[in-house]
Parts: sequence; structure tokens; C-alpha cells
Amino acid sequence: MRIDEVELRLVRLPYRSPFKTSFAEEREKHAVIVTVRSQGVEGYGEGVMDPFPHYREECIAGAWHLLRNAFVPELVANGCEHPSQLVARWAGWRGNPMAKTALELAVWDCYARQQGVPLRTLLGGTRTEIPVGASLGMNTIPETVENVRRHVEQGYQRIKLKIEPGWDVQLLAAVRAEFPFIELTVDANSAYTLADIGVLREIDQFGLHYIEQPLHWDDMVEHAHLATLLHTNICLDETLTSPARVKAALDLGACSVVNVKVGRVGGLQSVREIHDMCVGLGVPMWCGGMLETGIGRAHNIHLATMPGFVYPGDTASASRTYARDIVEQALEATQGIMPVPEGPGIGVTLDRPFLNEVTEQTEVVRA
Ligand code: OSB
Ligand code: MG
Repeated sequence: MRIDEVELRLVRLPYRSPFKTSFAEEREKHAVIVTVRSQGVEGYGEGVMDPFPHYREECIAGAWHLLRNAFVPELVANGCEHPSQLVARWAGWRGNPMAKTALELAVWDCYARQQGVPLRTLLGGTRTEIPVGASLGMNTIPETVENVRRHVEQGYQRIKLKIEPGWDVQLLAAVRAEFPFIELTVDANSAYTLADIGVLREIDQFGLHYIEQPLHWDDMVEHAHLATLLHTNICLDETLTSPARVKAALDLGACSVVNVKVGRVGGLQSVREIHDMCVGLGVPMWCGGMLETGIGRAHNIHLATMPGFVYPGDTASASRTYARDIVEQALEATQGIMPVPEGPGIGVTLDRPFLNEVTEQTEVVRA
């Protein structure tokens, strides 16, 4: 496909309530929204970098620079036969998976719209709806218990609690006292070290489905050691930045469950490789989230229709996070089931007045 132009937008929109994790308390979304235009058809992608590198190392300013001066000019100059080729074409620019993904996703969406098919069809996605859970930010214990109750009543199929040292065993005891049998997980976002083995062993007693990223955000070796000390499965998030890293983590025994975030692993083609590898090895996967706007959320829903995504993901209703979204479709789960947006590509259209309202910066690169 010939690429006529690419538009980069920096948007900023408020969360309905602050989202607190072991690494930050966030009140608003900053996202890079990429639009690719090709022969009268548009496609959209979303970058999940934050202004500052608290989750992984990428940040918005760096991503914008690379998109504007490396990936977009390369794409516009050379066009694209098929979106599956792009990441390999950009491999000479090392790392920066989130920045690459923002553009790659927009090309996939545009390509699917030109073919007149839903994105999930190009990915071999078989489902028309996906099971979802909810990730609950840190709060007081009574508020968290109420929050769990609300989400369980709404039918969310798995509840994930954010934890950190000093905010773990008591919280789990309170939640388990009220909900002994729900599918429950925790996400430490790298807040522990092996020196915390005592408390990690206590966390091991709560019948959790898995414990997500307990140790350092780039580590595999210590996670592999920890896996031998706990009964609970370890799921990696932050550490898994490419298909090769997923393979290494599985070879080492650093995790037995895989959280896939398309931005973190460098695009949909990487997701497909990870998917096929995990299916081949019988390793369960699920689709993580980064509190995306409707564009990134719709991409997540489509990719999670692939058959290897067997655990409920984090792609919950958009209205949990935003009072108003930048897409026109309401991406809402009912009884823990998220329908796939219908129509070509990712199946959403832009709420342009609101998008313009929340846009802080725009840049267009033409052929
Ligand atoms: O670790 O999964 C995470 C949000 C931002 C950054 C990292 C994470 C999260 C979430 C929220 O847990 C998932 C979502 O609701 O999108
Ligand atoms: Mg996580």
C-alpha cells in the first residue's frame, strides 16, 4: 500500500479516578495517537508510552522523536506491502517497541479497512467476544473490598489487585475473607526483591491464579529462582519485551503465564509470534492493558480473539476509566464478556470534536 500521510497527535484526557500502582499514581492519560492515510482510507494506532519512564524505559518525547524522524519517514518513503513486515524493517533502530507499535497498529488497521475485513480476521482471531477481568488500583482496604464486590457483581471474570511491600497480606486476607472462591491475582509491578521471600511465601497461601511481575522490571533469572520457591504461578509483564525475551523467560522457567501487551512486545507481528510459541508450548496467555483510549482498547480486543488468549484479560469497559472516550463506540463488557467492535479494521470511529478538544500537539508527515 502507498502511504499518503501520517498524523501524530499527543492527547491528554483525564481518568475518572486516580490509578495507583506500586510505581505511580496517575490521574490522566497521555497518549500518542497515530493516523495513517492511504488512498482515502484511515487507520489508527495508539502509543502506550508515558511522559516519564516509570513502567518501562520509553517516554513520549523519545517516541515522538523516533516516530517523526525515523519510523514515519521510512514508512512514507517506502510504503508497505503488508503490515507484518514493518517491525523487521525497523529492526536497525534498536528497542523502542512502544513507539514502533503505535505506527504498526495504525498500518494494520488501515490495511484491514482497505481489505474490508475486521482486524481479528487478519490475525486468525476466532472469537467474536472475549472474557475480561478488571485491574483494581490501590485504595484503602474497605474501599478495595467494595470495589471487588462491585466488579464481581458486574460479572468480571477475574480480579487483579495491585500490591507492594506493606500492602499485600492484610489486603489479600480481607478480600479472601469476603470472596474465598473468585479468580484472584495480584500485580506487584516489580515492587519486591528476593529478600522479601518471607512475605512472598505468605502471598503464596491465598490461592491466587498467578502473581504478576513480583521482581525487577527487567529480570528473568531471579524470577526463575522465585518460581522454584512458590506454588503460585508467576506471570511476567514488564520483563517481556519481544518474542525472543518471551522464549528466554519460558526456557529459564521465569514464568508459566504470559501477559501480552502489544506495545511492550513491539507490535502485532510480535504478538503473533509469541502467540504461536505459547500455543505450541501449552503456556496460557492473556491480554494486558495500559488504560488505553478506545483506539488501543479496540486493538487489544481484536488481538485477544486469537485462540491462545485463554485467561481473562485486562480489557475492561472503557467507562471504568474514562467519562468520555475519543471513539464513538462504547467499548463495554457485560457479565465479563467484551464484544468485538464490528466493521472493518478495529471497528471504531473517532469522536473528532472530543479528539480535537484533548489534542495538545499535532504533526503531519506527507509523502
Ligand atoms: O501492570 O498491568 C499493568 C496499567 C498501567 C500500567 C501497567 C499496568 C496497568 C494495569 C491496568 O494493570 C490495566 C488496564 O485496565 O488497562
Ligand atoms: Mg502488570
